[in-house]
Amino acid sequence: MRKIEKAESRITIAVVAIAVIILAVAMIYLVSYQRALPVSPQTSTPTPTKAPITGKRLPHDDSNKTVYVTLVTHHESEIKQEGGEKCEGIHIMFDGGKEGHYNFNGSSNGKLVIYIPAEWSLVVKYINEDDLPHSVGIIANNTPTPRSADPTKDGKLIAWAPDGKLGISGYKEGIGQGETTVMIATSIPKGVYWIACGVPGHAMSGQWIALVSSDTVTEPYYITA
Ligand SMILES: [Cu+2]
Repeated sequence: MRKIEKAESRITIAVVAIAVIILAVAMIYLVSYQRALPVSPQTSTPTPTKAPITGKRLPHDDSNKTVYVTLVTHHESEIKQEGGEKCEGIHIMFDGGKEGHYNFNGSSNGKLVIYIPAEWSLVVKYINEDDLPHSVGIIANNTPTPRSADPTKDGKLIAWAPDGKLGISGYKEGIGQGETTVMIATSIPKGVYWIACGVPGHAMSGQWIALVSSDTVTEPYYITA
């Protein structure tokens, strides 16, 4: 019995010692944390700064607040070649052939992001060099990535080509190999959009890039991931 009592008292001492150590560490931590706090609170709010251009500049016209971009959907065989072409500002980023068919300038799944100042217009010359039909459209998306075969079900289509004035049938049908169309989107409100192909299933398969219209952008540019 005495042995058990002795053992119990040792355990009690050990527990108390551990508790004291934990408390001491907590006190030291609290004291050093308070010392790390600034002596006086900040009295001035930081002045808003315009974001510096982090990507590559895009051709644009300040007088009519318009950005000009050429997008090309490349055939798989072209994508397997080394990149190096330039499409009016946007350097084509080939991605190891993974984005055969479903790409814009070799990019897919939002890896190309175009930044424009809020309320500016965007003119996209779109060339289809692939053997599948494709189209181009700007969608104010409600889902992070395309979920529906028809991407207009994942958001609001605000501009598209071909068939810009006649309805959205052209957006779903697309243009054939070697054909060119032009999409004009005027005064794009600030927000984040997809530029996606409207041919059923293509956006879901990765044929979309991103467009950001923002107050903090002073000069249009793009980045690629
Ligand atoms: Cu397509």
